[in-house]
Amino acid sequence: MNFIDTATIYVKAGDGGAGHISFRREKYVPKGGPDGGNGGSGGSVVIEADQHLVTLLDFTYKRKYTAKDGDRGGKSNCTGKSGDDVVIRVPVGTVVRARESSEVLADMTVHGQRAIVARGGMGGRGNSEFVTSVNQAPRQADPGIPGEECYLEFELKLLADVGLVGFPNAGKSTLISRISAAKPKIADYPFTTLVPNLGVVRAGEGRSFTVADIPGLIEGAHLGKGLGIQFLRHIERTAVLLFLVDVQSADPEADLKVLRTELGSYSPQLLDKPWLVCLSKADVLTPEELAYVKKSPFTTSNKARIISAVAGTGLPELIEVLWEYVRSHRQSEIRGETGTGLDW
Ligand SMILES: Nc1nc2c(ncn2[C@@H]2O[C@H](COP(=O)(O)OP(=O)(O)OP(=O)(O)O)[C@@H](O)[C@H]2O)c(=O)[nH]1
Ligand SMILES: [Mg+2]
Repeated sequence: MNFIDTATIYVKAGDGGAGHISFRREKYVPKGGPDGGNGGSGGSVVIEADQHLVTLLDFTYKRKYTAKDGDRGGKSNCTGKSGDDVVIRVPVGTVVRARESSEVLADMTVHGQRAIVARGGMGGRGNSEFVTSVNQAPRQADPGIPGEECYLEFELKLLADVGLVGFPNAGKSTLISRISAAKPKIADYPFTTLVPNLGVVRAGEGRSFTVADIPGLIEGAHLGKGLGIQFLRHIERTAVLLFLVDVQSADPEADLKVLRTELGSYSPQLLDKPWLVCLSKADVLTPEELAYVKKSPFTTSNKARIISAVAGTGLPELIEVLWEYVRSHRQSEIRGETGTGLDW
């Protein structure tokens, strides 16, 4: 499946139906009063967050969404039927902006959340509403009010707690496949992952969090090298970043620096996020090499963890640490603070 994370659509709410002009005409009521009913209101355009959706792909096929107009008012004070709303389902994590002003209209963060993005117009008043003491037979009615219309921009920013960042082939997808039920493609060539994968990690009863595995970054990604950096939007809202560096790297410190520089080119705020670093693929090392890496300046100065997704070593401890970051981030969000206050 293609992964589409931005889209522009046009929405138009329904117009209100016009009010009606009519007079009662019944056999034994020769001069009945005005009885023109009000027009029905137009349907609105509503956005709804749906956790079963993971991409904005649908909006490349259908870009125009129109809600139904209200019906005209009728005789005998009949109010016109209201137009039905149109409900547009988007993945959880979609930010909705008005294209013209770039104003954020809605941030769809919770399954089932709804937002009205274009209001249906009110129906016009029928002539029965215009009766006054001096005008008992008004020949006046309101037209319906037009429904709102606008262009909307959707941007999907996956709502993950942990973002995995690393060079291609660092073992990101292997790690997420080991700590969650996600089944991403894994292969020994770079850029295996072309679109983000989300996995849910269960750290214990009532303690679960999500991890985003994103495509590998390379030096110059901010200039468009490799797969570029646009997909970094998916780690903009994570609580913590987990950098993954291959334990066989000739210079892990330089690797980490490149990764962080690319992140900073996308958004300096990414560098303010709490982060930790893991050296991956520890199983390829002999015990002597492992002992050497453990004592290396890189490992000690960065408090790097040494893991093997294949052998499973270091994973329970890693999950525990990640959970601490996530828990602390959630608590500070509840208190309305930023930062986790953790120092690992
Ligand atoms: N020995 C060993 N190999 C690993 C380990 N983790 C990943 N690999 C191998 O490294 C290669 C790349 O793994 P992936 O998980 O696809 O790497 P990735 O970081 O997702 O790569 P991209 O999607 O290209 O960015 C595969 O051949 C994996 O089998 C590990 O812990 N030990
Ligand atoms: Mg991958």
